[in-house]
Amino acid sequence: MRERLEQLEEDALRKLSAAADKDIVTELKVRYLGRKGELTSITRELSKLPEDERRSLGKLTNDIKKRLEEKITTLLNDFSVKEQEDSLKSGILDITLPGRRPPLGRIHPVTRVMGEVEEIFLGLGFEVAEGPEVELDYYNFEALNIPKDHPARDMQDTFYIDNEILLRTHTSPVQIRYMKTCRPPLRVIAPGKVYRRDSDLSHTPMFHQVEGFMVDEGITFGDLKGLLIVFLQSLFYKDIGIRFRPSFFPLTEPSAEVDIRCLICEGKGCRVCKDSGWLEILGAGMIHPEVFNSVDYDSTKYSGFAFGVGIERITMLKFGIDDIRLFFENDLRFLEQF
Ligand code: 2U9
Repeated sequence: MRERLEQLEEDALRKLSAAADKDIVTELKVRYLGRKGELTSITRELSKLPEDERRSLGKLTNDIKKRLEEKITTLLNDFSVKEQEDSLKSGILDITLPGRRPPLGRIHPVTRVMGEVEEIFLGLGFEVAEGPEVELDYYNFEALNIPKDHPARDMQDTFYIDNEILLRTHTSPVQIRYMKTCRPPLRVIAPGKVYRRDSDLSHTPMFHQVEGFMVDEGITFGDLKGLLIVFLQSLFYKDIGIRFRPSFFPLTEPSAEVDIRCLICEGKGCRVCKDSGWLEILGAGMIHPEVFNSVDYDSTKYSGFAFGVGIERITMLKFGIDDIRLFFENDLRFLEQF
């Protein structure tokens, strides 16, 4: 067995020394050291020998293996260096060429504006809360003062999984879940994806919202106005005009829609603002007492406001984009502009 091992080493070293290229060295590596290689099969035979012989021959086998591995590593390394030198000499490899830049990804415009909105509210002391996109009818409608016969629940408006489970149509259920587990004072925003059965130039079946609310003793509509003015001035620019119009939402009473001065014509009238000089930007109001009842808050003690803003809409206004579907087509010619 000893002779066989010594003969194997001699053969292997001789063949390796004569190898003309990398491929031959790799072949020899497999032949001697591979899983079905010659040295490996001898190692297996060793187990059948008596203890003292097994020990000394085992050591010899390991030493041979080590020496062959070292030789192979050195040879492979030498061949690589030589290959590089040859290509330098022949001019195939030009190390003065500038490197190729891997294409870098970038933040999607909707994600970017969502981040900007979150930053503004974090700076105003708000927390960020998240919740499930597949929601119970109870949290999405019932607890928000939207009863069973309300038109917003229609099959045309909502994606239903079954009678009681649906894709959330707004992030308001996050706030219901939050109020059920925490007591006032609360300052929370709920960003995320929402789903409605809607599809045209300005609507997609999935879009992003940030809703927010604040609850404490003595919160007034004045607090809501002040907060939204600070928010809109931070998001657009300092002296942008803002107006509040009376409106209706089942979740809030009183309710308002909030407009900013048209970013395109600055109020003179254009196609984007339909000649009104104003752009509708968000909805808001004082949280309805029925909503407080459903989360067991005393509506004679606490008051609060809530607001909601569509992120695609403000992203379109910020960057002058006229078709919401561009956000979801993943066309690089569009996405690379941001
Ligand atoms: C609770 C109570 C009240 C959130 C509100 C709006 C008005 C609103 C729209 C903006 C554009 C939806 O994405 S959009 O189409 N939202 O007009 N959202 S009040 O009111 C709440 C939320 C949670 C517990």
